[in-house]
Amino acid sequence: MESINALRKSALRRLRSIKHKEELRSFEVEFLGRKKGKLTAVLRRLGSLPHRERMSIGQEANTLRLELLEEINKKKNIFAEHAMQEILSKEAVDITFPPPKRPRGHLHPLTHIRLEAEEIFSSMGFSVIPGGPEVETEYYNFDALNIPSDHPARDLWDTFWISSRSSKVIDQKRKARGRSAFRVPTSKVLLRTHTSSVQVRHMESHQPPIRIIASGKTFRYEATDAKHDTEFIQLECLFVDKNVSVAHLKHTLSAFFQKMFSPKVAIRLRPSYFPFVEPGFEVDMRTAEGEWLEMLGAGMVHQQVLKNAGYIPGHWKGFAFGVGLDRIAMMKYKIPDVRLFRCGDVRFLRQF
Ligand code: FA5
Repeated sequence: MESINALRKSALRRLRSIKHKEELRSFEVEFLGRKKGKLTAVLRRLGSLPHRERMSIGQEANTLRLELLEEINKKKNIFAEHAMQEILSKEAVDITFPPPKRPRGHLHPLTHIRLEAEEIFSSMGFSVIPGGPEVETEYYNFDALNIPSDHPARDLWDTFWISSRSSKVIDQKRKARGRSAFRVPTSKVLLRTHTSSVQVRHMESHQPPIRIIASGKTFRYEATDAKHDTEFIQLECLFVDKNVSVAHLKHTLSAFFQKMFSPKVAIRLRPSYFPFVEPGFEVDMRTAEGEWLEMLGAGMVHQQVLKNAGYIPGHWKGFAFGVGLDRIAMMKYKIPDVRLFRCGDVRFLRQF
């Protein structure tokens, strides 16, 4: 009985001084461990005691055991509570703290130029219409523009043709989406080589007066260099009315270039040939180095094109031009190589 009392005293004293979970664990082993626990040893010796002593000492030892277990549990709870408090205070979230700034994307330089060009033409009374399909039929890209398949001018545009199997698939997909197949089903399919493909597409469903611009991607199967890429953006302008002349074309172009660059911008028209205009021109702009860079093709809409659109022959006149927006962007931002626009290098793109 004495040794139990001594055990109680020393155990409770030890217990009071315990500060850590690990210490508590070794205390538990020391006193209540199954093999070498001090109290366990007392309980194990009970069997050798006379019956009466066994009862009273046994009871006392068990009480101490329960007492110690309870104290140990209390301590465990306190430690668990402390651990939780520590986690809570470490991981506390200050909801009033401003969040870190997310990196923001921005528009591509060619998109900037397209939007600026659209705004300029809108301010001049032109409507911005959707750019038309990039996968186009031979009909709208060539035939309707007075370039039949045996016309040598087809060589002006190196074309990405789409295999006839793909053309059929495209037709089926259009039908599945509830759209009609291409209007000219026998026509071969290609990646449009210029936005002039929108001209007859638009005129077929609209009557003059027409004042529209449409921009979008165009593709050419040609070797690239600093001024030529296989993909680029064009902006097409079409103006059809009663008394339209080259003067209107020239004025529209000058106004556009002056607004896009500066009132002092230098442009020049050179006679050129496109089967869908008569007369036709190419328009250059002078670079800072004093050289001329070709920016667009233009001209008075050929009567055959107006006829293909279903207009009464001789009734209407028009001008049209197709300007390379990549070239405009090169001039505006002083970019020496057109291929930089699609190189995907963020160091280049971040500058805009
Ligand atoms: C045409 O594409 C005609 N459709 C333009 C036109 C429209 C003429 C309406 C008359 C009436 P051209 O192939 O010259 O023309 O191209 C027009 C412009 O697109 C060029 O002046 C140039 O600015 C740009 N361009 C042409 N090819 C490339 C290329 N490979 N890479 C970047 N820009 C190009």
